[in-house]
Amino acid sequence: MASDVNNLSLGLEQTWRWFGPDDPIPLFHIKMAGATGIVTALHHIPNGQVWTSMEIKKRKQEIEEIGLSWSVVESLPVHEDIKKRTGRYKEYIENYKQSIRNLGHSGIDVICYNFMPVLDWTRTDLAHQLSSGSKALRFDLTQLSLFDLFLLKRRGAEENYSSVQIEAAENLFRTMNKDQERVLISNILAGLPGAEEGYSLDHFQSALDGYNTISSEQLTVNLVAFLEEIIPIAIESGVFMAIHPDDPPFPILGLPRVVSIEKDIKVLVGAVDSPHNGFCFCTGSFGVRADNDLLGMIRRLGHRINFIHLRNIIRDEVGSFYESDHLSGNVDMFQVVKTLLQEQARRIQTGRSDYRMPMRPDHGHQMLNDLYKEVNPGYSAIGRLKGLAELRGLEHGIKLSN
Ligand code: DNO
Repeated sequence: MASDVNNLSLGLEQTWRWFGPDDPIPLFHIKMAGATGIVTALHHIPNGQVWTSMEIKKRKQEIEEIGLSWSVVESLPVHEDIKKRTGRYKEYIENYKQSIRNLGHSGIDVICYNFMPVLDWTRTDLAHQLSSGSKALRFDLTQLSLFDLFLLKRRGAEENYSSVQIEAAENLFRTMNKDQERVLISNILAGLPGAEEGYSLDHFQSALDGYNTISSEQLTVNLVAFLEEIIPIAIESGVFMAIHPDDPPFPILGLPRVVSIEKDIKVLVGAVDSPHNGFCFCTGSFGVRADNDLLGMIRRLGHRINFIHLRNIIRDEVGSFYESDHLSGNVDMFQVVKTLLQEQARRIQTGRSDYRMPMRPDHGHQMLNDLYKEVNPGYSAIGRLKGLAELRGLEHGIKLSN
């Protein structure tokens, strides 16, 4: 085993997100991709309910039978009532704690979650055509504002955009036919893979209204109150929590956002100071903001990174972006992986038990035969296989040249 901080020989644990028995990609294919850890959730259990030990064991066994391990839970969803501290939030927090205990007792020790109001991750285009012929996910701010202003017609939406943005949205709206409108609405509202909520246009406005009186400051207070309750249980249960950043990492649709930049992470990890209270270092989410210094974040906050998503993006200056190849884009993947390996070496050197540092290739392009298949957007097999292989090669090169 490595014994000094310059020895980068171990490597990040290679994992793969699997959506459970309904995922078109079977576990034995994941094994062929060379991942050793599975990232999954009990998607059949309604948000807010306890994940029982029995259900956890069943899923764990299914994974282990193939010779893989259940490395990370993604996500243990946080009920909207908890985020707003309304309705049945106390009961839901108790249930959440019980799920953490049950997971910890079953030997699953990393849990990823998020605190994004109403929507989990958001994209406007799920089949953005690249020059190679592959398809990528894309977030376009003009399309989002068009949706907000002219399809949803959210009250007060104009206040969130400049006159230039409103004009661009209006011009684009004029060119769209009904089918294109329907696709845009469904891309934003139907719920991307892994999101536990999906909405119709009618219900969406009322979900947004639930946050009318919740400022960013208040949402941070609610998040910290949640952490104060759950982190002691995570510590007791040997579980490392990893909050996922906002995706995209800025306010959308008038909603508060509190996990977008380094300062936000500092506040959270400082609020309950324990290695069990950490975050998911998602290069694709944080990387959308040029003011997020990714390498600096690893250097300053690396000791609180409990899970890693490696993905690249190409962004413009207004906030639109698309998902590029894993190794090329605005994220300097070589330096990111190298700095993460240094963090891992530091953990080993200082005797920390959590040096596994699970990472997964986050998303992938739809390509080759996957173009003709029903796939979970961003989670088709071949694009992720390519991403994982490239990242593995990059890591290998870093290790050899070190
Ligand atoms: C998207 C994912 C997110 C993530 C959740 C974590 O691809 O990164 O859906 O799983 O936000 O809670």
